[in-house]
Amino acid sequence: MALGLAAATLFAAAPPAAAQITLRSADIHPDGYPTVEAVIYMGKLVEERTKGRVKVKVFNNRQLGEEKDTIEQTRFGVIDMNRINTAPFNNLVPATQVLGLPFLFRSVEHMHKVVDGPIGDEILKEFEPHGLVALAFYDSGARSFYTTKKQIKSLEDVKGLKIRVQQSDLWIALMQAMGANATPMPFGELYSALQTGVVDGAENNWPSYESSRHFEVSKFYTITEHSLTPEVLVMAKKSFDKLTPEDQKIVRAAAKESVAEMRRLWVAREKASEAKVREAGAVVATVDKAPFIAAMKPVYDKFVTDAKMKDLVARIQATP
Ligand code: BDP
Repeated sequence: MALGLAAATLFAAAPPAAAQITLRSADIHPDGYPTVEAVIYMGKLVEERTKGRVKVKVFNNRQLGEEKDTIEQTRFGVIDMNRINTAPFNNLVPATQVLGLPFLFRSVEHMHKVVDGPIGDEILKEFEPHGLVALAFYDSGARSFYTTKKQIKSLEDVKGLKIRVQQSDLWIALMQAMGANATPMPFGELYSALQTGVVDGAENNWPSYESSRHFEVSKFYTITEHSLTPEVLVMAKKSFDKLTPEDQKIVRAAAKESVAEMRRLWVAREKASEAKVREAGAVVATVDKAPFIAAMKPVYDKFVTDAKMKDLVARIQATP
């Protein structure tokens, strides 16, 4: 009792220790993947600049769950940060759909100009009413098809195939417009779905095709490059609001600064992953993209309907 009192007096007399916060950040990707490395890099900047008040710890490899589930937990502040593709946000934050629209971006440079500029910032702000502070966009390269049994060589070949898509209405419509039977499913279930024939194929960039080892069970890769939909790094608004205004600024700036590092890693990883899958026996084909582009009109007709979406698309198209 006496000891307890003495300790209480001692603590009361000591100056308040600076609160330490460790932000838990989710990612489905394995160690070394550019998104994982970029958030670690961002965390180092944050830790240095806050003098250890704020740290970031990345829980990658799907440790905190599949993307759809971690989105919910981030909205509630159970997870502090999340690096995720924009597609699983499409239904919640409709403005993100514009970034996934097929063949909208003319090149990676074009996409960078858009997400690095005012349009990108506008879309990041759209997350706030949903309990999320979106900090930055990361690259995700171009998505292309891969199939288990037969190589896609033309749009005709896509007809009737069961193709896995991300859990997004836009992506379901996109795949249906290509003539496929769209099958939404979490990324973590896809390897066995390909292996057991639940689906005939999927689509993704080189690094994800490689790191997930999908190439082992789906060796025909066809370069359609139908979407450049980027990744996004978000923070729980609940967690963000706990930081001092100074630390909030540090977090925002560090996230933006990690983009250049991410892109540097991404370019290298795309090349390395492509080389690795080719070496492992992936059969790679190209297609005439024109019929694929033409087939996308219903997607635009369905998703680019309100004034806001029309304006976003027009401004993206007008971005040089
Ligand atoms: C990868 C994204 C990842 C997505 C995955 C998918 O980096 O966030 O979950 O695609 O297709 O390119 O689900």
